[in-house]
Amino acid sequence: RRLAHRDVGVLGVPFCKGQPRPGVAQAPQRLRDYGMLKKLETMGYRVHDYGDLQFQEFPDDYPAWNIKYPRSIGASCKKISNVVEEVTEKGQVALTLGGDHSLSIGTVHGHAMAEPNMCLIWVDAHSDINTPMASPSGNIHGMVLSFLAKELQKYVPRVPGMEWVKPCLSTKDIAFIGLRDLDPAERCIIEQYNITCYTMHEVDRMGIHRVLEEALHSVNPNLDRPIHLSYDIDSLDPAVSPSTGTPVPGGLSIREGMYIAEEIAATGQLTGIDLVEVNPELGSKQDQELTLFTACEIIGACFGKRRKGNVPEDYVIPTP
Ligand code: 5AB
Ligand code: MN
Ligand code: MN
Ligand code: MN
Repeated sequence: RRLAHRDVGVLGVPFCKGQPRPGVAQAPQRLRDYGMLKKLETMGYRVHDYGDLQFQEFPDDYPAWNIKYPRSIGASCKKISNVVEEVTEKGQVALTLGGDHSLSIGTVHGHAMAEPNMCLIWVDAHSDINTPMASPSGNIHGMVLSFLAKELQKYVPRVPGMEWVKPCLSTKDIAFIGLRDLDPAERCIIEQYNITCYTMHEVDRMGIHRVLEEALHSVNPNLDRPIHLSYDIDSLDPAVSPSTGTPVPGGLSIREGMYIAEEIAATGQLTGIDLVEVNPELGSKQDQELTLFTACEIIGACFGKRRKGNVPEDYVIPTP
């Protein structure tokens, strides 16, 4: 189906247990306060704000293997999946404001339940495809895709809290952009399963224009599949998004970051978006403002705001 979505369903996920820095849970509220949703309304969208998700507490959520907080994250992602599935089925673009990247187990899952033909574009400094046994940190925000990719299930144990997850993606449905910090297992998986991957090395070599052309061609050659865009703010260079938990130098410029969002928006197939890993408690006041600004620019571009300008449908040039 050709999509001309004017409705956005917003879900805040004030969640931080997928990594060790609590401030990331404040991002949904800070992004709202900064005016992100008002901006979408000004652009002509009907914004349906489902508020911040409430989570169940698990007092004895001890690690399984080295996986931290599996029950809390599992139960939260199950809720997130159900909300995103419902929102998508209503014909709204599901915009999820994180929170750390572990929430994408839920958003990608929910989107895939509503749109089984979906493909995934993962914009990140990291590939977040560590298997539980290979993860050097035990933080679930670095393992998201191992739970979702069908081909990787032989490496994934039965994790308490994650039993409900149906691996709903194939490795050929994933495209990475912006990577520059990969663990050995991650590099190995990307090569063995031939996952579409444009690291910063390729961005430097080919330019962002060709990267987008090829990335879209490989997961969505006829531009007829719904797209889930999972945007980790740490994909951008710390110069423009300093307030994030795992910054890595040498990232995307704000121009490259906006180009990615503009090109994916222009496909008309973008039906699910995650904005994750903004941590408005890290860095100076100025760092925090800059990171919120960058995040809002990226989301604006995801919803069709173009640097070449936009003309509203009913616009007429004023006459004297
Ligand atoms: B993020 C690392 N690969 O697994 C790991 O920020 C970092 O969601 C993961 O991309 C970073 O802990 C996860 C070392
Ligand atoms: Mn990252
Ligand atoms: Mn990430
Ligand atoms: Mn991070």
